[in-house]
Amino acid sequence: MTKKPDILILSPWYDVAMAELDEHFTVHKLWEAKDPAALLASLRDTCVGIADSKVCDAATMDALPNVKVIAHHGVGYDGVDVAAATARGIKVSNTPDVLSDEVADFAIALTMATCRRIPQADRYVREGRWEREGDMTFTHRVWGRKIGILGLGRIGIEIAQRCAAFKMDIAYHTRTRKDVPYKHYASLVDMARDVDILIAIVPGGDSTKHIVNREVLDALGPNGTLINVARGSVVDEDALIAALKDGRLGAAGLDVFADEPRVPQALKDMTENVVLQPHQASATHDTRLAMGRLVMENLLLGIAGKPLVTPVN
Ligand code: A2R
Repeated sequence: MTKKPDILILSPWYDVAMAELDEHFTVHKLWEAKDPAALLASLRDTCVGIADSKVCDAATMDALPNVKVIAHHGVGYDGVDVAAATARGIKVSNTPDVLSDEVADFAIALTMATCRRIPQADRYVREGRWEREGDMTFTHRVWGRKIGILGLGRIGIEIAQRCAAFKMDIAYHTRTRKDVPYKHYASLVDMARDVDILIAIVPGGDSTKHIVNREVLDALGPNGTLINVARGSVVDEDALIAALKDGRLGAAGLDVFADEPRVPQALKDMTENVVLQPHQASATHDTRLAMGRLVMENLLLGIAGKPLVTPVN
């Protein structure tokens, strides 16, 4: 029996999907290695594919010079040094589309949870406050309100369609106007000033770093709600904490953070107007299986020297 090609997984994802890789590859898992450097050295000549769910840097590529493909698990590939891969002739893929509906569902769920204060209400019941103190204070409506979507790509458009079902007044900010029936803002600050809820769903990386800054948060204002399902880097987290503390921003629902899985204590302490989630927008069994299978397809194609299903370079 011929040996299956060696691949290295740098960081894990859904175990059911990862297990399917064993049928085609000899799978090595860096995070399980007692001595990661020794594992890399042992794979130097034979490893032909890398898969990751977070970061893949140039040093790793240099340690494995026969790698033909880096299959990234996730649509946002800001953790992969694509320029370094391209310079080395390595193909890179991501997992777009298969997660768009899931992330859009979650964006709406987080918007609902934050505006209708669902986690806070759950605690209110559990802590016996309903019995002791009577009805909880009122929350804010979601349907019919003005929503601004920062980024109107594959996921953003799905969010917009869901917002339309909630009879919301939909606007978006992107660098280029899209052929959609929603109002385009060339300025993010102007859009933030006009909307009640701002949902961020742009890619991470340099071009969007801290695009949601103090000015944007102030424009969103004390009655405004920020929902971030994009990347932690998109929002200036210090400015966000300050705006929430000062009451210059009303509320925030956050699935992503600057330094995951570490979340600033200041955000954890804000229990009344902040909803925190552990970066789980795409994390259902169904979607994570689909994402894992797309990683596998890209690995198989890349190692065979064929075009990838979802290339990024
Ligand atoms: O700016 P445009 O016209 O290229 O529109 C894209 C927009 N976008 C930006 N908008 C404003 N300022 C920027 N610097 C900027 N850079 C990109 O984000 C486009 O409408 C959207 C990205 O769409 P897709 O590439 O289709 O990404 P997808 O699949 O919707 O995922 C978005 C991100 C992922 O990269 C993950 O970081 C996160 O959602 O889960």
